[in-house]
Amino acid sequence: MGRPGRFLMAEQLVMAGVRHVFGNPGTTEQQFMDVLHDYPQLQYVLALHEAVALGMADGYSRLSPVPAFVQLHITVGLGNAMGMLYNAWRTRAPMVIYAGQHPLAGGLQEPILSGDLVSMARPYTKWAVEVTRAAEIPMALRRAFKVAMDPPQGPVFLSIPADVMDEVAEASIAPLQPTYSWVPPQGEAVAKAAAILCQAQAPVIVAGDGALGAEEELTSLALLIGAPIYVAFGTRVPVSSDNPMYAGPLNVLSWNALRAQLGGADALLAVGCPLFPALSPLPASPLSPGCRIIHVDDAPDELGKTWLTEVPMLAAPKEALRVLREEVAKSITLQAGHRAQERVEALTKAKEEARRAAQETVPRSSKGQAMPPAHFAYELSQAVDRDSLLYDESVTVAGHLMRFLRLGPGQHLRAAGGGLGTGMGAPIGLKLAQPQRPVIAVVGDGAALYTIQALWTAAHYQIPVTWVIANNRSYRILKLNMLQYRGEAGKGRPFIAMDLIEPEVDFVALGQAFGVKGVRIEDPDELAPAVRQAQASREPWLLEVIIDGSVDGG
Ligand SMILES: Cc1ncc(C[n+]2csc(CCOP(=O)(O)OP(=O)(O)O)c2C)c(N)n1
Repeated sequence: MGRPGRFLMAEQLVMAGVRHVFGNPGTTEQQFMDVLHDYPQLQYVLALHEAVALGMADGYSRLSPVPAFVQLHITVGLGNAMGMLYNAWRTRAPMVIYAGQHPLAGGLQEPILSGDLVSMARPYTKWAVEVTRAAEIPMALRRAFKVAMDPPQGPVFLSIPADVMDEVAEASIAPLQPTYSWVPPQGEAVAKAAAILCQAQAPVIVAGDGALGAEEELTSLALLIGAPIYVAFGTRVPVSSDNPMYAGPLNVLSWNALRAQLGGADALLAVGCPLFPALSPLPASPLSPGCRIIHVDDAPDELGKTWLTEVPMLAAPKEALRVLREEVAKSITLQAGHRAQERVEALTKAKEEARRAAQETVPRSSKGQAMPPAHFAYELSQAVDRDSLLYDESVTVAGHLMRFLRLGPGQHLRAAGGGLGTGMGAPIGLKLAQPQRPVIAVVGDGAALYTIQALWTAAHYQIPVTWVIANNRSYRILKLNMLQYRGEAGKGRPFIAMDLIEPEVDFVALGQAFGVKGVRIEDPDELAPAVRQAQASREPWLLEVIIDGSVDGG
């Protein structure tokens, strides 16, 4: 017996394992909103702006075994979500986005709000399509989830016209069948890569999101060949802060700094990341001529894309690392092994010294002066629950946090797509995906204001996230970049549109307006107790911390 498309849709979603719908509704989705009454398994999580919905989905998708599911309202809802959709696409967040469309019948009249949704979504999704028959809704959904999950993962878009949701049709509902997509490394590539690593005098490893879940394999290879592990700019730090071979994040802001990190390498093993994720085009490769590149990823498009790569290896990173280690262990000479051990000792010692120096040189606040960002990051990192998932959109504080935080692999999540605005929504998604873990977000004041209404969602559904707003009352990074652009000659010139003053934004009052308790902190001694109290609470909290925004020191 046939059923309306909206029922087929809801049943397929339930069957797929969807538990939450992140969205903001409109009349073109009323069929979907109506059918939700009959499917309490699907909890609607209302966002007051589509950027918040996408942000929540982004966070959720990082931890959930099933892609996040998003509902948007036709052309304007999708339009509002575009910036965050771009982020999701850049950072490969698996999500399925559905937007309603006007009925197919009469669509040529171009009613208000109609638009070419599929063309809008196509550049930033893996697959974008309009479903025009109710009978095809379940199949289209199953395919959408499959495409979102297939490596490399990413967002997918479905437009479904209102009359298709009401059309009666027969279709079978079926569970998802995830693709068996584990690609083993090819023997020839492994042999070539192992030979390069065995001969290297100064190998370096760069690990990205694709190396998540492979810390053991990464570390044991790094220890064997004596290579530091840098972490590429990505969404989750794949190694623990205490990993003896972890040398810190790869610099994405300055070619000189990147060159200082990688220029001495004679072999580079990049795992699960693009080469090289940077915020501006690089004037040249940061590697020295002759440095041999091995690149392992499950995204064929990334391999050999820009820089000459001697061994581009399409493979599941974890397995590739395991096999590569075995091969290196078999073929490394005694002498090369000794030299590798010497490098390991030197690296461990340097890491210890750097850590001690970082602790000793934390700038402390002096009475009556705003808290230096490094001091803020230090106090915060001391207080954060070690089990936390920490979402980081703290912009100019992020470097300090990377130095001081002590978290396990995958616990430090970062806003890596480039578009500001995930810091308020994403932690809500994290909490919904893993309710048993404490979730804390550190967000710049500028970044927070793109999606501040996420606080209402947290209050409404009582989702206990702790937000720490790093309030320097400015777009500090833009000022720093401007200083670099202007050079010496431009010193002292005012900055246009980079100060968030007159009036200063009162985040605690904003939190209250949205139903979230908050406290303003200016004294660094008050920070740690406030963080502990907020993290122990069953309610969402907002801690507004006033920090120094000066740029004099560069
Ligand atoms: C959606 C979006 N709009 C504008 C920008 C440009 N932008 C990059 S960083 C930044 C300021 C960030 O300020 P804040 O979050 O307060 O951090 P701070 O630099 O002060 O540490 C802006 C406006 C962007 N990246 N994304």
